[in-house]
Amino acid sequence: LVSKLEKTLGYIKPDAVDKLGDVLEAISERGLLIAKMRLCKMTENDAFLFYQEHSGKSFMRDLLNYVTQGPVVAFELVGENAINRWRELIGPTDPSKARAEASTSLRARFGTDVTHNGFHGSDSPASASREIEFFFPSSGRNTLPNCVCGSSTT
Ligand code: DGI
Repeated sequence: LVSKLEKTLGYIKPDAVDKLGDVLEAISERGLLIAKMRLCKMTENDAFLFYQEHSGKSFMRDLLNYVTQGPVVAFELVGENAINRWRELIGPTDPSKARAEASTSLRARFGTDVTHNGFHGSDSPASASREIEFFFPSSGRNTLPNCVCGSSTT
């Protein structure tokens, strides 16, 4: 099996941004590299676009309120099988399920509940490309109007 060098998009949701140090340590231990990182605040519209596939779901309103309640820390991660490895590192969507499995994942350690689960990870190469472009636009234009700082703000 040939290993794949992949890119993925991860972000720390607002209420877990203070766990940045622990997250960087976990990323480093797993041998993933942070190629880009930025702190920014998503607007309601940003979050709606990012999560448009969930627009009909019952939890959409809670999800939008949650991810717009403060700044997030987004990063582009690079490594072999980075998409799956980052998703393994963050753990199951529901932190209580993660804790029941005695997992040491980031959601098990720092998540609160299925809404407030602390972390995001792209789920496929297509989502990774779209989501990297969302946070780190190749045009250099800042598509996140409330961005506090980052590679494309100037
Ligand atoms: O890839 P994930 O983030 O693990 O999960 P996802 O892409 O299916 O859903 C995106 C986010 O939406 C997830 O991180 C938390 C929220 N969500 C997903 N399923 C549920 C949910 N929130 C609630 N309250 N209930 C759900 O069933």
